[in-house]
Amino acid sequence: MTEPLSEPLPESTTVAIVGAGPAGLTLAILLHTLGIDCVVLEQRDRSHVEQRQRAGVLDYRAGRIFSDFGLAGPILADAPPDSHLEIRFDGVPRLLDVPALAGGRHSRIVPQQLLVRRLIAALDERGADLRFDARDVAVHDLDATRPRVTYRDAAGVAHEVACDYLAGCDGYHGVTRRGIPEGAITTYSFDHGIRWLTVLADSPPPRRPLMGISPAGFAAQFARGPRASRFYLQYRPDEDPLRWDEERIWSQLRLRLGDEALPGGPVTERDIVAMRSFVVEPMSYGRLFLVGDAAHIITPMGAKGMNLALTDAEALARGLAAAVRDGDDSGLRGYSATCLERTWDYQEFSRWFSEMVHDAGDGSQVGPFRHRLAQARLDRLFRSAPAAAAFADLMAGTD
Ligand code: RFL
Repeated sequence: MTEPLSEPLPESTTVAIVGAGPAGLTLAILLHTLGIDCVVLEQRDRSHVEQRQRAGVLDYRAGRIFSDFGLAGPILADAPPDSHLEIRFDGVPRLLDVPALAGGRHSRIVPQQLLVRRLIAALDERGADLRFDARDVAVHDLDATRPRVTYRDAAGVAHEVACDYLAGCDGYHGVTRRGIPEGAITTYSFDHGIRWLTVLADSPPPRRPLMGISPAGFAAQFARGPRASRFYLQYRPDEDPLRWDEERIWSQLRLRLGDEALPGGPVTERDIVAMRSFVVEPMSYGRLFLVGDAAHIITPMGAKGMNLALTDAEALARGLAAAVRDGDDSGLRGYSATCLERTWDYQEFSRWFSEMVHDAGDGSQVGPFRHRLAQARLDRLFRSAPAAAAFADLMAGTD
């Protein structure tokens, strides 16, 4: 650890935001729009933050935040609407027109790094205070009237920012949640027992989001720009898919997606994704409010992680504006309950979806009974209009 070159430089703001991912940046732009002063402290450098690839879908509910705040132009421009979802069962395609089933509420394809880049550009244009390379961030006096955040900048200079409110937007591994005294929050963790190999490849994107259910295991293909695809392949606990050669990856994808002609291409990235869930209750302590992955993580099924981060940010921005401008703290008092309701709804949805696409194909891990249940769940989606509409409602995002 670098020694401080001087005593901390004392500064003051209304809201100190730790973390410049989707949650922190969205909160910052909404606060800015509402005329509330804030400082964003991010440990990584700007280009790292702008290039981090993860989520790809902005659901209707989260996209509406930017329209409601008059930010559709800079943030949502040219984001193509999401279309049908294709689920291939043993190679046979079945299509769900999700936007039509959701009453015209369509999601948009917005890669996370594009959203982040646009948020940073919009904040820069408005002269917002974004500080990258903030090292050794620590939070203090969370239950006092003026909490503090300390950090060192890239030159090693120590800073101290006093604030009225603190937003912990620093993701699952961040420091803000750890500043809460033990016993003040309850954590719920769950390992779904499902593992994926995720592969990014220079291979033409599918016409629509595609999932394959087969006895060989689950696979999926999503667009990542005009020339690249992200693939997911379930693997068994006794396998080490990071050792699979490219030929095996492509042959497994062709088998599971039921497409002998699926074009291959250079694999540019591969990683392991463990399906885990985590929720903290309540999502606040004193004047600290946890937002996004700092408060909850969810499996990628249903694509809700980034969307939850954004809806949390909106609820907090509105609560903070009412408290700061009108002295009305009811929004802040209700913040945790409001966000947790949606979080648990999505956790349940994501678990339901995961069981359907994994266990309907390969029943060997869960046994014949759960295998048949998962198949019934899948069939119902294509047979029952109310069941399909309920699914599409959650995909579009709930109010
Ligand atoms: P983030 O994105 O983790 O950002 C947290 C930020 O805080 C910074 N930070 C700190 N800064 C200062 N001091 C510290 N001590 C700090 N510690 C951390 C970090 O550098 C970072 O910049 O959390 P946020 O903003 O809450 O956003 C959450 C989303 O990123 C996350 O839910 C999604 O990426 C999850 N996710 C997906 N979500 C979807 O909605 N759809 C998807 O298709 C989807 N796919 C995915 C995903 C997450 C993945 N991984 C690996 C986590 C696919 C993957 C592979």
